[in-house]
Amino acid sequence: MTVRLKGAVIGCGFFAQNHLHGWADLDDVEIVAVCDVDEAKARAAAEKFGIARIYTSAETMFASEALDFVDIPTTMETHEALAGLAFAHGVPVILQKPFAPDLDACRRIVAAAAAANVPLMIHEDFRFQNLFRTVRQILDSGELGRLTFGRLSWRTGIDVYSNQPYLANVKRFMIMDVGIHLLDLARFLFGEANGVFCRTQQIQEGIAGEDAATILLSHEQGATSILDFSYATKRDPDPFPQTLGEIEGTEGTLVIGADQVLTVYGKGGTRRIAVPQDGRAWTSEPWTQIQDSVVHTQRHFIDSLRSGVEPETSGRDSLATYALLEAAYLSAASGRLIHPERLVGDPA
Ligand code: NAD
Ligand code: 89Y
Repeated sequence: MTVRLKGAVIGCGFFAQNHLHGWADLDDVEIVAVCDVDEAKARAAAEKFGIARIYTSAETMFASEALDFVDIPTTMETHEALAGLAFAHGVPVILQKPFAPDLDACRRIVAAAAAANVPLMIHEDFRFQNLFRTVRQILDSGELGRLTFGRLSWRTGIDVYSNQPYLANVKRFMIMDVGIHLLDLARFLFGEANGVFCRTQQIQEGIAGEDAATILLSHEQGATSILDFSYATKRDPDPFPQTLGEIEGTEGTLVIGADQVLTVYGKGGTRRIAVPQDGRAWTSEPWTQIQDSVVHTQRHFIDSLRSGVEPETSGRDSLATYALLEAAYLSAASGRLIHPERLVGDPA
């Protein structure tokens, strides 16, 4: 019989509810403790998900619990300190995106994990959507030939500020919040990028950062990709939170349409693939696509702990995604093309 891994969740806020549901869906995992500086949130999570112990201090929790892993779905400014505590106790970490406020902090976290010899994965869930796993399979089949172009488009007018009010106050807003998902997807689909050009816009008044951006990437294997994303798009129906777009290769084209429908134009003609959702009891529209992917991300983390194989979005791997983010902000500020490999460097 598989031994159940004992985990804890630090941060029981808005998005953590999906994490808590997700862990409850995995038979070989048990969440034994939750922690939030806001005791009411920790208590509510423990009651809702039948979790034995609550803490308001991560220090106390690590000193009291024997954990096989910890999940940290707090906002990024807390990540270095909380992950550092976990490493000091030898506890593997899965950390929500964005990784940390800047690339130096990401490097320090990766170096601390390596020094403690503790696994670290970034919870980057878009690449774990059913949709993008199917896209990856189609690319791997070779049906499209050599990739030449890709566009990933994520545009919405939803009121993101009511669920996530902190987003209105951050200077580095939309590339950090959604662009990071698309940058990771671009690496997943088109390979590493060696050139980044970006333009940002602030469309809504009264917020601190950019709420729209367009990024152009040149990929080492030859493709060009465009990532465009906006929180200020008036559209009906609003596609939130779907990523739409297309991928072109020397032998065909794949269109990523709404409602998880892929259209493949290849040598054998045209076919449509309706990618299913998981059908989990707790998910609800419009969030289902993301909620399903949370569970797949968690599954991947647990499988990587059990097998000892580095996860796809390990801390180390995610430095390359974060370097693209820093390159995008540098490009937007300077109006220049930036070469991200010069930013990655070695972990401190
Ligand atoms: P939130 O503010 O609602 O929740 C964070 C919680 O962490 C709060 O309850 C807060 O009290 C708690 N907290 C903060 N510092 C703590 C500490 N030191 N110890 C214990 N608890 C602490 O934030 P949110 O909207 O849930 O977002 C959390 C993260 O999830 C953000 O980084 C956001 O970008 C990310 N997110 C990811 C996705 C996705 O699709 N992957 C979607 C939404 C949000
Ligand atoms: O914060 C964003 C994210 O990471 O995924 C969806 C989201 O919660 C709102 O756009």
